[in-house]
Amino acid sequence: MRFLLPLVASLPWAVTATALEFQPNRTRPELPRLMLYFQTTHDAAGRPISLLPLVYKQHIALTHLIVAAFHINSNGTIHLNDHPPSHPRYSTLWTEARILQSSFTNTSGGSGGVKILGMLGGAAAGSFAASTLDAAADGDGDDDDTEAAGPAAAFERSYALLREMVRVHKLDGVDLDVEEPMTLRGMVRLVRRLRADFGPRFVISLAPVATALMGRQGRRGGWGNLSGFDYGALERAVGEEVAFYNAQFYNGFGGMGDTRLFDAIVAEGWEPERIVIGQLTSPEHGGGFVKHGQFGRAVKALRRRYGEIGGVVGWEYFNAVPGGINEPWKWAESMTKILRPEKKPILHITKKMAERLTRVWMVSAAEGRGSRFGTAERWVDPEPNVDYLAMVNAEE
Ligand SMILES: *C1O[C@H](CO)[C@@H](O)[C@H](O)[C@H]1NC(C)=O
Ligand SMILES: *[C@@H]1O[C@H](CO)[C@@H](O)[C@H](O)[C@H]1NC(C)=O
Ligand SMILES: *[C@@H]1O[C@H](CO)[C@@H](O)[C@H](O)[C@H]1NC(C)=O
Ligand SMILES: *[C@@H]1O[C@H](CO)[C@@H](O)[C@H](O)[C@H]1NC(C)=O
Repeated sequence: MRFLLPLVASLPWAVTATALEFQPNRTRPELPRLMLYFQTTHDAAGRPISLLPLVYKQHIALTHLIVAAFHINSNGTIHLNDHPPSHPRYSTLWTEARILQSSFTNTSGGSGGVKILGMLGGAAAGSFAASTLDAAADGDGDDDDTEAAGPAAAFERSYALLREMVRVHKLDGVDLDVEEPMTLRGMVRLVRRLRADFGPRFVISLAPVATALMGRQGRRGGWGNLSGFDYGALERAVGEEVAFYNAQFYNGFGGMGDTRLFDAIVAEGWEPERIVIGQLTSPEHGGGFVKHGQFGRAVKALRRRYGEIGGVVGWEYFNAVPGGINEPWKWAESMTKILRPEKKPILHITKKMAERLTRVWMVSAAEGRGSRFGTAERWVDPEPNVDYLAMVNAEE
């Protein structure tokens, strides 16, 4: 891959974490997971940002890519950021997502491609509200329920948008990031419904702030918990359906400068391999960025103590350090060294695929202007900066 943009200066926290000698877990090849959120889909010039370096570079072992953020609106629409998920601006995203799913790691019993999840919710509230997925069930005492417009209908209509989106875009799972008050009953219903509709292999994860996993009995009285419900109670109700928790260890909800918060969460009874450590990929995203060398030391200590941990998930891809916007995949290289050094993805790109990707890229770029996430103030037709033909490495 060639990038035609001038390189930004390397940033000072570009610490390589070599010398951390870990063996991959052969009984469960997905562990420890290496995951990234992908929210900013276009750069400031409106060019779609390619995900393929994450599987094309031979020293990255990504396990999950989480497309963010989906929102369910009370007017009966679903959005990926500011647009419908099937908007042409996302053509590159969805075409590349299929390729990520078809790449695989070369370690025995490999995890069979990068799993593509969709993150629902996040900082913009509304998806888990009483008018959407947290609508009360009918027959619970509400007088004004009617067949067509009652709370149960609001849930069904909202859930149908989510289900349809998962099917259309062939997602392997969903990540539920509840940052607004939701009832426990509402979340249990949603988890059970997803399991019933998508079967046992579908990945359901939640994304609490790390401190929400403290104090299962609510000892802390709601401190550091944005979701409204108690995660310990959720775990007791539907824990076996939840693959892992993407715990946000940043922005004042606990850090990874050392192992203390992770240790405290394990002491509460959570299984270490179901706790995925959420990290900022750049100090530009908020408070609590931890340099990679320091993070690597904490991870090493945790794996020595617990045998295995759930992994790491980075928020977010497009400007991750040390590479920044021109080489954001370098974050994943650094994390691969820390977490999964022996696992390599294998990607097959044929000439036909490369030609299709090039065409699709032009569509996404033509539609790329005018988003909050990558706004072009003054529009210029973007120059392609991804050379798909250079990636061809397989016959038709
Ligand atoms: C999270 O909030 C819920 C609802 O207020 C509460 O029951 C629970 O104890 C809280 N958990 C923590 C760790 O603060
Ligand atoms: C539905 O609500 C969303 C979010 O408020 C808004 O962006 C969208 O334009 C609305 N769509 C319709 C058809 O009203
Ligand atoms: C996977 O690839 C890496 C790098 O090419 C190699 O070191 C490792 O031995 C391979 N593992 C297997 C199981 O083939
Ligand atoms: C692999 O994971 C299991 C738990 O799933 C753990 O008990 C074991 O110690 C791990 N092995 C290695 C080599 O990390």
